[in-house]
Formats: sequence, C-alpha cells, structure tokens
Amino acid sequence: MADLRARPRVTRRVTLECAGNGRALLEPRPVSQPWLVEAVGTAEWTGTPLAPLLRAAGVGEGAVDVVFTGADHGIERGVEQDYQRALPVAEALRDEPLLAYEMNGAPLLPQHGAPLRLIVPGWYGMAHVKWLRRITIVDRPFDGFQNAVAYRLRQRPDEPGVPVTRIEPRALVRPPGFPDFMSRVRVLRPGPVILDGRAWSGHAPVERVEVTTDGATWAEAALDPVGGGATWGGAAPGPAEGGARRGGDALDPAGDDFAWRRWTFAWTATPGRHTLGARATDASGRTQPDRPPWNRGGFANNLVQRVEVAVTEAD
Ligand SMILES: Nc1nc2c(c(=O)[nH]1)N[C@H]1C(S)=C(S)[C@@H](COP(=O)(O)O)O[C@H]1N2
Ligand SMILES: [Mo]
Repeated sequence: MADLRARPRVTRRVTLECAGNGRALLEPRPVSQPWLVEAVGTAEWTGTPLAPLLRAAGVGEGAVDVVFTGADHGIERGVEQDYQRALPVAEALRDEPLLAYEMNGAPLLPQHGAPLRLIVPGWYGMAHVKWLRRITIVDRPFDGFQNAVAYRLRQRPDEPGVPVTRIEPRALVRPPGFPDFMSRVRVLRPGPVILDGRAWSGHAPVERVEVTTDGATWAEAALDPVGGGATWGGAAPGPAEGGARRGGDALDPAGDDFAWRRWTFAWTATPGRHTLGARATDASGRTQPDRPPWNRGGFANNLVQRVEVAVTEAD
C-alpha cells in the first residue's frame, strides 16, 4: 500500500450503478437482489491510475484480459470461487480506471473495498472489484464465473449471451413532496415547483433529459453544468454555489466525465394525480426504453422511471 500511495494520485467523481438496478421491476422477475432504482450512487474516488502500473509491470504482446481478484471467497450456483472479474486489456489500459484507496476524501471503508478497490468509470458495478488481492494479465479470454456465467445478457439458459459492460443511460426524478406511507405516492401542494433529479450514462456524456408530468408527453429539462457539487444527494447546491465539494483533493481535469449530472424542470402542479418521469439521452444516441429490456439475469434495466404524485386541492 505504501508503494501504491507513493505513485501519482488522482481524484475522480464516478457514478457506480449495480447492473441489477431495476431488476425488481421486470416481469417475470429474475431471482436475485430485488433492486428497484436505488442501487446507484456517486462518490469521489482517490487513488492511482491503473494503466501506468500495468505498463510498468509489463504488458506482453499476447495480453488479452486483465483479471482482478478480490479477497472474498464463496459459492455461487454451486461453484466455489474467489470474486474475480476480468477487463479486456484495451479497457484496462484506458486513462480512466484507477486503484482507489480513498472515497469522498476519507480512507476507503471496509464495505466499499478497503484497503484497495478497482474503479472502472463508465462500467456497471460488477467490474469495480473490491478488497483487491491480485492483478493478473492473461493471454486468453478469462473464463471465470463472473465473466463467463454470471454477468451476461441472455434470453434462454443455453445461449452464451452478451457480456454486461458499460452503464446504459438513465435519469431519476427526485421524488417531490412527501410520501403516503403505504402506497408510496408522493403528496404535494398545488403551485410552481422545481422538479429535479440526476442523469448518467457510461457510454457517453448525457446530452439531453426530457421530463413528463402526464406519463405521455415530453418536455426538455435543463442540465446543470458538469460538476457543480451535485454528488451527495439531498438539496443539491445550485450553480451559484459552485463546487460544494467535501473531498480533500481537486478533481482531475477529466474527473467528472463519468459522474451523474443534475437536471431541473419548472412545473406548475395542479390538483389531481400525475405521473412524473425523466428520460436521458447520451451523446452516442442511446436513450431509455418505455418497455423493460428483459433478460434472465435482470441486468441493465434502464426503463423510464415513473413517480406517482397526488397534488392536493389549494388550501
Ligand atoms: N470483491 C468483490 N468486489 C465487488 C463485488 C463482490 O461481490 N466482491 N460486487 C460488485 C458489485 S456487483 C457491485 S454493484 C459493487 C458495489 O460496490 P459498493 O459496495 O461500493 O456499493 O461492487 C462490486 N465489487
Ligand atoms: Mo452489483
């Protein structure tokens, strides 16, 4: 660890989303962690870039995959294993991946992978191997469980499927008002309200967020400038307050490229029931579907979110 800390140090704000986020909204429902839309967050990660370390170790001509091994060991679907995930060598040698030992300006916590974890900006959570113990460059495609069996998009059990890689675009609405305990419907008063939320994609920067307040027609939302301190949830500081960052280090020049962005939309709430939603489109043209993209593992379901609200009569 002392050698790693002595290497160049960078800080990047990265949105990390579990590939299973949205799984519990699928029908039939795949049996695994029943995430709705909550399995996502953004943090500032500080560590040392991976690529220079790999180059220093020597990447041979025939290098194909880079395998990251965590310290956790268990059984999944009958297979005893260490948690291991491989990245294609070209991905591992990009500028973005880092070996992180700090999170939000504090030492990395045990539950987030202390003492050292891999951060692969833009990729779904399974790639960000925690509790790193070993990094191995291999000269053939890695066939470990988490790459070859678990994280694949399949319609049928007997097909090889497509590997799960980068995060599909998604926008979330910060539920306005306050909740009704049992139904979870959000209750708010009539009148003008600023709706807001977050939008992200692991493929390319988010270019556009559209909002619906009737569940059917769409209008353009405003995107906050990149950065701006919208990392820790709650009431995000507006652009005027600028970077209300808590971390110790300045962000890297490209340190915001894979972090979510805040969006806002001015709405006048009228009495009655409304269905709110937001839809992100990124610079690669990818956007969010209205029908859930079903697969056996329940991965990458970036279905447009629906938030039911009940606006009260004027007081
Ligand atoms: N060693 C190890 N790393 C791991 C995992 C794991 O089970 N073991 N789970 C992965 C998955 S599926 C996700 S979504 C993220 C979650 O990161 P967090 O616990 O910091 O939120 O860790 C990833 N890294
Ligand atoms: Mo995950």
